[in-house]
Amino acid sequence: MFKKVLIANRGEIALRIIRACKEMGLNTVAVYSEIDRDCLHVHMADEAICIGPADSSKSYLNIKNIISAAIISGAEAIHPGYGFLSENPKFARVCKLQGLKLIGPSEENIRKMGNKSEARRTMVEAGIPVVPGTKDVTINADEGLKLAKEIGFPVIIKASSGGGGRGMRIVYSEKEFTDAFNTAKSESAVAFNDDSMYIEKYIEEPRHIEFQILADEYGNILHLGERDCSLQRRNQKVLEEAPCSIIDSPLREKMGEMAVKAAKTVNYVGAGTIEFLLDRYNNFYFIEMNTRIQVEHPVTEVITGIDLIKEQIKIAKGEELKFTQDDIKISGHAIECRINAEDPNKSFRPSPGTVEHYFVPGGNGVRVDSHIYSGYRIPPTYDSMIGKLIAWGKNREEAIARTRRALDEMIITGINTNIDFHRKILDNKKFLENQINTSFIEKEIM
Ligand code: MV4
Repeated sequence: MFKKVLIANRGEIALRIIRACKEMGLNTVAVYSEIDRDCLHVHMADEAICIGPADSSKSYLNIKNIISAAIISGAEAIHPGYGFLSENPKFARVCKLQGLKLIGPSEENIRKMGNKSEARRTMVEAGIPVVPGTKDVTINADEGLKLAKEIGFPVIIKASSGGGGRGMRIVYSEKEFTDAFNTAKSESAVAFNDDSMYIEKYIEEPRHIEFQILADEYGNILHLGERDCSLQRRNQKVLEEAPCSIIDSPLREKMGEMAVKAAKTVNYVGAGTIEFLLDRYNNFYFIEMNTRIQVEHPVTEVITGIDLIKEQIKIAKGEELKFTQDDIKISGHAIECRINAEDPNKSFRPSPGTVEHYFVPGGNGVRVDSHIYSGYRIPPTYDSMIGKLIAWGKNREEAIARTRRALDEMIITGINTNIDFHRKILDNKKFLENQINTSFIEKEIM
């Protein structure tokens, strides 16, 4: 079994994985690009190897350099975190060929669920509810228009290789369909080197609900409840909560059963997330499966008491899950605010620079997962997220009050952040009444 883990990522998730490894007595190898020399994960790991220049394609996405770093350091396992190579089937294959244990699902799981139209077809065959739409990919605009009329407008055009909101086009009427379809198709060809598209009925103002799955190598699969990720801005999640207070136990049981069935259908192994849309009538529909640990995993950890990164590592070590579905108990309510180095007054454009003063909130039920420190220089090269503030309360009201209090305590000077933007959300009446959906931020806050 492996004793040394290479973390093929940076920032807060790299720290998160290093911490879990240390608590499990595993040695850690950090990889970093030249601009990340002073990133905290480099200092926290037992060893650190520079894998290339700032440009991700030459460093954090450079399969050869990452594999070489693992071989040179003697790491027997690699944790990819999220983003970068975490859902790259070629990386999974190369790890296997090089005898390195990838802490994550198989190449086949990644490939199958990475093709969103194939994933949808697999779910239809398994009897899992999907949004009404095309059975297969849609060849051209003429065929697409015919199908869209059958489905009924509005429809949403999606790229098979898209996901996470990339390569999507919402179409409200016949006359705009052909241009929208052809534009989306050509954008997808460029972005994903794959122009296959599919069409679904557009569910208006849904909630975006995702279920956390854990599956070991012996067929044991269970869910750890849901996360409400409806608060998004331009397809970027802003604030996530767990559980979703409008989901009652019977509905949670039904959705959880479908999430487990989805994972079972593809013989999934590892931590994964099943994404659903929940409409205003409480109908739910599968839309995607994510084959990685997600940014927002901490809200599930704090309401279940389960360390998801440690569970990923145990599964990769070939251990059986130590708990059954009946052992999973949801306690209280958690909220995560993604703290970004961005300027809300300049349409949230990234705001890199040097952190001058940094004060981390604390007290009961407050957790901050971040890699920044006073004097840290935030590079312009990567994602603008610099940390996550997670607050737990015995119910949603207490979690909100605690999140507000912690945001008021948080001090980050020298750069712009979205902390005030979060405070605005947490003071909004409709948010407090939990009247939220995927249009909330655009309609209520912007
Ligand atoms: C949808 C949808 C409404 N109807 N599909 C796809 C990627 C996933 N992460 C979110 N996606 C959505 N798929 C149908 N049939 C609404 C979303 C969606 C969304 C879409 C556009 C802009 C922001 C969004 C935020 C959450 C969910």
